[in-house]
Amino acid sequence: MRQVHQLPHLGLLLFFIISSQRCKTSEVHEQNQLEDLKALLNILVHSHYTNGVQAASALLSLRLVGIQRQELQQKLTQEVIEHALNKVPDLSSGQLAWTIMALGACRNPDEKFIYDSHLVQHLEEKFKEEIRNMETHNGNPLTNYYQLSQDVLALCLFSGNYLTTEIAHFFSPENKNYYFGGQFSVDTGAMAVLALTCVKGSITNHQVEADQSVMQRIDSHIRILVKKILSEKKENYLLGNIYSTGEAIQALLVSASYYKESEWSYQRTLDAVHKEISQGAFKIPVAAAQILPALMRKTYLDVNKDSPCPGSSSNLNVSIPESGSVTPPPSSSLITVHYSVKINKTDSTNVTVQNGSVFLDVMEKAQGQNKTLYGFTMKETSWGPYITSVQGLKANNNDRTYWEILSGGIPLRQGVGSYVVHDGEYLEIRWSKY
Ligand code: B12
Repeated sequence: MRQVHQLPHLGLLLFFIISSQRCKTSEVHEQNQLEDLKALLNILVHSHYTNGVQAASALLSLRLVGIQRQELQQKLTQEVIEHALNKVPDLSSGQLAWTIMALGACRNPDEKFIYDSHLVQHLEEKFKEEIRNMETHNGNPLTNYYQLSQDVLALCLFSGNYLTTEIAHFFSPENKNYYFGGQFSVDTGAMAVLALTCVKGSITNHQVEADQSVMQRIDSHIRILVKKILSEKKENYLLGNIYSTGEAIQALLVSASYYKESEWSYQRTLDAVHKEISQGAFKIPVAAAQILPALMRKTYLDVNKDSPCPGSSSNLNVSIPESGSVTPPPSSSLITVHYSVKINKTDSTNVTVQNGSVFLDVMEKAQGQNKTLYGFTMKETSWGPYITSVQGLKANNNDRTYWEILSGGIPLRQGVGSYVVHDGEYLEIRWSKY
């Protein structure tokens, strides 16, 4: 009998123990997540920005999440403006779109530069050039659909001109430009969802006498693209891969009415991303910049030029530690890898490099051995060095050709400047079509 009376007390005690345990667990969890955010900010704050797109991506993200660091923002703004000044003709359409987004993000004095330099009109022109190229080159844009989506997003947010009928036509989910080698590109689809959502919203907001069929088509494109993004949800809850997940989260945040709650959990994907942050997946500043807004539930659609920048988020109002030296000391041990260049035939060699070397070091070593077989060119981009030609054969967007990098026959998810090679590995650079 006594035991029966004691049961509720025992239950209560257990409840307290479990919930206090849970509180502790969730406190630790939150603390870890805060540390991850600080790690990302550390990368953004302490990186050396070698190109304007990198600086624009960082500035845009910092402004979106409300990091008010005067000196840093000034430095980044200066770099973005310097890059844009007199160089507008050389910028690709997406690079110009991101320049506008970064400078104009949430009402700030830099937006004057956008209007004084007529950047929006230049972007309208570049967007038209992309479309003209598609019309004359078998549907292939000058750049890619990720950038066309950046263009539409910036034009939509900064009152540029575009034809909604053209958007409805070109952004149809069946368009081949959403796919690389037959595989749906989650990054590209996500950027398109953001752009199309903005276009849809601006039609509704301005109550333009829009052709209902255009509205319906845009609506249907968003629905199908969202479905495709969700179908790329992996077992570990990432969307596509770790580097597309930030943009995919943004797309799903702005399109919640297009899927059921049971189809996607923000929290689960967020946890998966945090796991990858702690494993060092975001060392490149542009990677950190692309993931940061999603972690703070912000999207590129929040770049509303008529509202002020959000105040510094209380959670993030913590001092960001000076970056400790994370570069491992150079190792003197040597490793040997197998390196091939594949066009129609395959040329192979063994290359010995220092332990800790990246793919690019291997390519340079091989080039030193035989310039005819292994000579290559590259260009600096926001993600690092991008290989443009090998054996004099140049990648070309009009033909959808590129140099693909692989290890053991599997495409790498990092570039030649970041991927650290291993002893005995089979590395390959292959002439491919996307
Ligand atoms: C379009 C695109 C491509 C196109 C580029 C040609 C074209 N038509 O534009 C194709 C399909 C050929 C391609 C190839 C590759 N890509 Co790619 N690509 C993209 C995408 C969707 C958009 C890039 C873009 O235009 N950005 C906007 C503009 C304004 O910025 P930008 O710096 O001027 O853009 C240029 C560079 O990004 C460059 N580029 C494209 N991909 C890559 C990859 C690397 C590593 C580098 C250094 C540069 C680079 O091409 C852009 C146009 O010139 C991004 C997605 C993303 N989230 O960023 C992935 C992305 C950048 N690519 C990626 C990868 C891994 C590759 C490959 C290494 C794949 C492989 N195994 O071969 C190769 C590059 C190999 C090489 N030759 O050096 C990863 C990079 C991840 C990382 N941590 O480094 C991303 C993030 C996709 C992903 N979610 O995994 N890509």
